[in-house]
Amino acid sequence: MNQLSPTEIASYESEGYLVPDYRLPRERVASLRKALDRVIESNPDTRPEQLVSAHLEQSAGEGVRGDNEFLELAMDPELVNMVSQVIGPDVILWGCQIFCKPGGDGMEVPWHQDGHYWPIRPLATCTAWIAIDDSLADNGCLRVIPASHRQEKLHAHLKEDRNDVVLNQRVDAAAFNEAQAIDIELEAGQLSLHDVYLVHGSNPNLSIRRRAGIAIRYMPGSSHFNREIAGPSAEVSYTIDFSQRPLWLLRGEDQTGLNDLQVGHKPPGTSRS
Ligand SMILES: O=C(O)CCC(=O)C(=O)O
Repeated sequence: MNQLSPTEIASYESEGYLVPDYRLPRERVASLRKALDRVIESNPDTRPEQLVSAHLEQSAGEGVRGDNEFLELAMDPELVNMVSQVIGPDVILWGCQIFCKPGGDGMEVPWHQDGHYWPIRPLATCTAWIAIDDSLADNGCLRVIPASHRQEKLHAHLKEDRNDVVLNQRVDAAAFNEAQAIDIELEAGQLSLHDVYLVHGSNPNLSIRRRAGIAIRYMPGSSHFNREIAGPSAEVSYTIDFSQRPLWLLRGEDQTGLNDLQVGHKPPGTSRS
């Protein structure tokens, strides 16, 4: 089982992100690419950067037909182990989104803090972002502002009236220094981890090569996924609906006792409408 080193854990804590010394086997990446092809084919009307809840074969109200292979990936003990080293022993899987930027017109992801959008209190989440294709500066890799999570403060996000961006809200430029941005360049099969308060985003993909990655969201069992809070996610240009999101307790316990671990799970032998 892969273990993050004490240096890696310290780096995640101080910088708000980490590229662990780990990569998925080549065959697994090839299989994930096929799963991605299936999801793209099943969702012809959805931009491939906006394939929310791609781990659910039947949509729980968000309209995307996902693939079980992504759920298996999200539950992979190696990933869950690394995540638990940074968020603690109680790990709840609550989300997953494919961000696939086709070559030539792959959309920009504006600078944002994930926590601006999410109904988690106290706010906490580690995202594992797994490269399905090589993700480099020229095809729009993830970019981060190191240490921007440290104050645990959410900055104002300003609305943008554009339809060529994945999210229509952007962190106020006065809240951070874009000159400090770091490109997280990954080869297919590598991954990064990032904190819920970290300012991050990505450029459009103007290259000829696709850039696909999958972001898997895990929160600690000391937080409550409060389905009553829709917040700014209700205003993004694609459907995000937290009300039916299934939660999976992958390790430890729900320390809050408040998380509904039944909602959105498909009863055996039935299908969702
Ligand atoms: O894939 C990207 O470019 C952006 C991903 C992102 O914003 C996230 O994982 O929170």
